[in-house]
Amino acid sequence: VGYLNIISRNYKDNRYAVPWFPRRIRDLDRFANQILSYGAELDSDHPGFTDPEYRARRKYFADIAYNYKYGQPLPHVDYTKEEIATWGAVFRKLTELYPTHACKEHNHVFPLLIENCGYREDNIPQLEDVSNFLKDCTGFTLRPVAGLLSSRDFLAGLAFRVFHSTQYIRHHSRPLYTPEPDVCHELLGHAPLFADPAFAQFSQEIGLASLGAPDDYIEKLATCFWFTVEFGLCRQEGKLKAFGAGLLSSFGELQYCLSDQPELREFDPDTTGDTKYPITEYQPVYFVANSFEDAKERMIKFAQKIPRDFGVRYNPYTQSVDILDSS
Ligand code: NLE
Ligand code: FE2
Repeated sequence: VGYLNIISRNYKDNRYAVPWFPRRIRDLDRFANQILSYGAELDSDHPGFTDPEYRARRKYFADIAYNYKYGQPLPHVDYTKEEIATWGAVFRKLTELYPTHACKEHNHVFPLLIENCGYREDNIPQLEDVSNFLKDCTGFTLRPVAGLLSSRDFLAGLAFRVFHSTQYIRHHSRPLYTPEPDVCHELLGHAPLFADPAFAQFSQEIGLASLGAPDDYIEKLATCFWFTVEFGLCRQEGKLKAFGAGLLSSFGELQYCLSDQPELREFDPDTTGDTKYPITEYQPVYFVANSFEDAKERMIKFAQKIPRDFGVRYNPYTQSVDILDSS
C-alpha cells in the first residue's frame, strides 16, 4: 500500500505522512528508549526525592525495564522488607473497601489473583505471574516500562493487548495516594480488570483507534483512557462502583470518588475526550459508564470519526496489525 512509504517518525515535517506505529508485537521494543523521562529522575516535590536509597532503587527498576525485550520472561524482583511493608499497608486498607466500592468484575477476579498469583498482604506479586495469568484470561500481557511513555506509544501497546507496567513501589511515606503509577497501582488497580473479557476488548479498541491517528486525536483518546481505565465509575444494580485503576489503588480517592463531593457525568467519548483533568490530586469530575460493552461500542463509533486513510484489524494469530485499505 502506497502510504506505508510515508509512515514516518518525522511525520510533522510532512502533512501527508502518517505517524509511525508498531505493526507487530515485537515492534513495541522500540519504545523502551523513547521514554519522556527516566524512572529514576524524581521531581523535587517527590516524597522520595531526598531518599538516596529510594532513588537507587528506582534506578534499578528503570534499568531492568530499559533492557527488556519482547519474549523474555518478566524479570523477577526480590522486594525489600520495607517495600513489602508498604505494599502490605496499601493491600490491607484497599481490600477492606473492595467489597463495597469496586465493580463486580474486580471483585470476581481478585480472589483468583490471590489463588494464582501470590496476592497477599506479605507478598508483592511478580509481574511475570500476573502477566501469565492475564494471558490465560484475555491474552493481555505486561511489559515493564522504564519511565513515562508518550500517550501515542502507551496507547499503541493496548492495540496488541500489551500493558506497560511499572515494577517499583511508591515511597513508604505516602502509601494511600500517589500521582505516579507504581506496582500497587498496576497490580491492584489494572490487573484485575484486564482479566475481564469485555474490559480487555474496550481497552484494545482505544489502542487500535490510536494507531496512526493525528496528535489531536491521540490527546482525546488518552483523555478517554484517563476517564475510564484510570478513573472510571460505572453503575451496577443501581449503585455507583469504581473500575478505574487510579481509584482502585488509592485508599483515599476510592472513598472520595463515591462520596457526594465530585461531579458525575455520563461517559461519552465526544465530550469526555475534551475534558481537562488534574494529575496530582483527586479528580473533581468522574465519568460514569453504563457497562464495558456500552463503553466499547461508543469507542468504536468515536474511532470512525478519526481522520485516517486506512482501517486497522488485529490479527491474534500473528499478533500483528493488518492494514485495511479503505480508499
Ligand atoms: N493515585 C493512584 C494511587 O495512589 O494509586 C495512582 C494513579 C496513577 C495514574
Ligand atoms: Fe494506570
